[in-house]
Amino acid sequence: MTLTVSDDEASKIERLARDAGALALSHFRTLATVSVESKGHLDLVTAADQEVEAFITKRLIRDFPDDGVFGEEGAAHQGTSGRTWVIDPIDGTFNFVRGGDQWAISIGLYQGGRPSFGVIHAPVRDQTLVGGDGVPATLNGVPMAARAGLDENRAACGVGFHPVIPVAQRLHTLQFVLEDARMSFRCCGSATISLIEVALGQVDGYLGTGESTWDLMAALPILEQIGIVSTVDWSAIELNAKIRFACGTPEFLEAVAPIVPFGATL
Ligand code: 2AM
Ligand code: CA
Repeated sequence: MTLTVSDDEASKIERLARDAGALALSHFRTLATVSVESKGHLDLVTAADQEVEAFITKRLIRDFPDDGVFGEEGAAHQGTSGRTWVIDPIDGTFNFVRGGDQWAISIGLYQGGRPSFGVIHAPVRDQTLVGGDGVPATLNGVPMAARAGLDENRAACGVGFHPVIPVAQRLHTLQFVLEDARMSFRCCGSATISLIEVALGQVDGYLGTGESTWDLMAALPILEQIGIVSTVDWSAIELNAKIRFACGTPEFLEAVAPIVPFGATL
């Protein structure tokens, strides 16, 4: 088993995600005064996103000076170690702005051309997940159960669409889920929260269209530890890529392969 991060490094990142969560929560509690801008139709960014990313970036550069940092809100620090921390300071900003609880901080480690370790922290829901190569998956410090199988009587699929994804493409995906795969679906507006639902076995898998690498970098290595597989071909993905992918139990991936085969792109 390859050890990607030491125990000490793993707990440092977990502490960082929790501290970043406390900072985000302080803005969430005074939402009316938080400045909100638009990156595109229905695609929002707040002062909280920018402040939380700056906070995480500063601590990473202090604690891991040789590593790179890459973030949704523009963080781009070149490292020398071959390791890059990939950050989504708030995944689910739309929910954050609307006062919902479905948003999370995501800090993932990109190493050897693939996601290898991650911490995600959903402050309002009080859920912190940690895991990756050589680090068993935990939820709030408790080991997580392995996931497998697909019960057709209760099959459920998370779906996520970035706002730029054409309506026809969204409808095509939903039609496949409902008519061909004959599954129930859930759509919450945060890839990270949807992937927590996969980790907890609340859905069997997730279909994402238009995601960025920072949406997956932390969650996928955690999920891998509990038997969840994905279609992303990391050898063909750059850090700034937009992604279409599926992840879930092996049986779920088999069921959705007609619409998202391994290595599928947008
Ligand atoms: P973000 O909150 O970090 O921008 C789902 O495909 C992804 O699209 C989400 O994780 C979310 O990441 C992004 N997104 C941006 N605006 C959205 C919206 N209005 N509804 C759903 N997802 C949105
Ligand atoms: Ca974000």
